[in-house]
Amino acid sequence: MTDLLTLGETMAAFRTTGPLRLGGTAGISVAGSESNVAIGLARLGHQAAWVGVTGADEPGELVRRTLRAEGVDLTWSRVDATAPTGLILFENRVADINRVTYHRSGSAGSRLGPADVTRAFDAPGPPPRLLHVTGITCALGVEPYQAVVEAVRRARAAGGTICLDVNHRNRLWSVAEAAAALRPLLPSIDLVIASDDELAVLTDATDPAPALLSAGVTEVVVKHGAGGATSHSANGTIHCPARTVPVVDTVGAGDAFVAGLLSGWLDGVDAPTRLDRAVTTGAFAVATRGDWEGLPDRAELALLDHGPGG
Ligand code: CKP
Ligand code: MG
Repeated sequence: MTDLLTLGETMAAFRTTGPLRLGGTAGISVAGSESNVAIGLARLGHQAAWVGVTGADEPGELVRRTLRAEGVDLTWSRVDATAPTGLILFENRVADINRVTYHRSGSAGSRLGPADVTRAFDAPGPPPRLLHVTGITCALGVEPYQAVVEAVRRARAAGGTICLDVNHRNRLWSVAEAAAALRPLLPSIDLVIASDDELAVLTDATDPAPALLSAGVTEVVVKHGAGGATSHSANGTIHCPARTVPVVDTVGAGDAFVAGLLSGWLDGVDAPTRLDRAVTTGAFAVATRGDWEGLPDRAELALLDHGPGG
């Protein structure tokens, strides 16, 4: 049974330790918000499936091999031989500040469409317990946006829980474009995750969380970076401070946070425990270079409480 189904674009990622224009060596890995979440859940023992499209090229093989190795189900992903796998370049500039460059326009990943989602939902067996969608997939074009719309519609009809991470990327679209695409989805969304500066994408209200709850969202989880995170629901507001770890690389921290939160949801733990797991998985991500490489497995979750010998 699929615990989590998610859809999006995953790219080959090149990471330099300094300015790209100076040349030198780069580490090669993969990156994509939705597959980062899938990896995070798979490491915690959940069944996670990623729906996406890669090119028939070596970067695409790297993406597929990596996701398979991490235990992510690729049954409903596919290869499109007529477009290249997207690339993302991370240049480490100052401390944890990275410059990100995308080469994803016209990529295979942006060929994702509603038919991909239909295949996943038409498969025999119970529907996924959770659907996770992000603003990034919606920003990739009309077809990927329609894929998200279809996934939300099918998950809703099947009684699944739906999570939306705003994940605003101003290099892909404007706040106004994101608002026009994401706000109509809200009546079908159970769980909204956003950093505090992303809430304006979803509502014009001066107090966004209550406004989103009245729009039908069950829980609104707001990330405050080093300030921790807050959950708002009909049961009230809960705050969880961030865990103090050395900050090496913040890219992927949001996805790690989502993975922890959704893992807690799948385990049926209460809201404070979910939030604690989310800030814990987020801390693992910021303390390690790479988007998902440092994500914990089950046994490691307690490391930050007790240390390696605890
Ligand atoms: O919000 P996060 O820093 O957790 O997201 C990072 C990911 O998908 C990264 O893997 C990158 O490929 C992306 O967001 C993106 O498309 O920007
Ligand atoms: Mg994010």
